[in-house]
Amino acid sequence: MDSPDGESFAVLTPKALRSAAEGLHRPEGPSFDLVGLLDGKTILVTGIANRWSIASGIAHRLHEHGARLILTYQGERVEDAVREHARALGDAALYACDVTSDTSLSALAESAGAIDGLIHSIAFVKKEDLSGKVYDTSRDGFALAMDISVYSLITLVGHLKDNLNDGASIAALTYLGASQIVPNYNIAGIAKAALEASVRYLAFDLGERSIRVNAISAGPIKTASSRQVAGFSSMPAKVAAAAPLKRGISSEDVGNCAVYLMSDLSSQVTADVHFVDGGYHAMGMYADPARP
Ligand code: 0WD
Repeated sequence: MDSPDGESFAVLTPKALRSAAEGLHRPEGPSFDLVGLLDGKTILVTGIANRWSIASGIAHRLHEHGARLILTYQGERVEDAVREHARALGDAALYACDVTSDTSLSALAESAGAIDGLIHSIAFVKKEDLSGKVYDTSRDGFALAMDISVYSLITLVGHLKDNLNDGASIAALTYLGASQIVPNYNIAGIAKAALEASVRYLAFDLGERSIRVNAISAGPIKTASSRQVAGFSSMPAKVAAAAPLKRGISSEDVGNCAVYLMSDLSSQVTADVHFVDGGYHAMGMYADPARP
């Protein structure tokens, strides 16, 4: 068949579409033929603390797609683990960066060079603020949660704005608790709401340079941070049972979304929240498994 400009293209019949869809169905989790979607791009990834960190899964996917990586680590406590990751990720460059310190952020900006992407995968809330009543949150606990979980994105972008190439992409990790009540997520949810708002305002600030800013809302994944939320241990199974796609989320699933957002495939996509939760966020009522 001819297209309007006279070029030939194949017609996809319903049968061809079905067999293409079957080819794409991978219920056991991702295992993609890699096409180097990030060849030539340098991406700075924050928030690896250990191999269970979501940022670790993201960094591995970005690396598999050809990105040159720069990793940051919070401090000595996690340095060895992150150094090991850096070696496994094509000898990624490695810098210490504590987002509560302007000196540390300025040093990062001076050393990092030009970047095409930034992953913000940082949050912190005192354990006592991840259970009980929101109205019992201390002034100090609120300020700390907002500083590390929200202001860190704003100030990272502020410090790195001259490192970011025009057309770069920024993605921050968020969670459903920003817009829905998730018992015990408490102040972390309030911080994520502010983070998502920050994503939109930063997208507006940087749009004139064609820099996109998005949030990835991940389903529950067992990590050092998430385990601090009271009752977290039962959440992944509950979400997997109720979600349309009926399986748990891995940090590599989140990494696949990050590959898309860091790549030129998302060049017109900004100021949005992208859910990687098997569709759980869209459920209004949970089906009774006994009566499908
Ligand atoms: O279910 C989950 N795990 C979800 C996590 C669901 C949806 C979203 N997220 C978000 C988190 O809120 C966070 O924004 O993903 C992001 C990454 O969290 P994670 O991978 O679950 O947890 P973790 O491995 O603990 O990484 C968070 C890291 C810190 O880890 P530790 O465990 O050391 O507190 O944030 C970093 C640190 O590496 N971090 C800092 N980095 C620089 N400066 C600082 C700081 N001051 N504080 C914490």
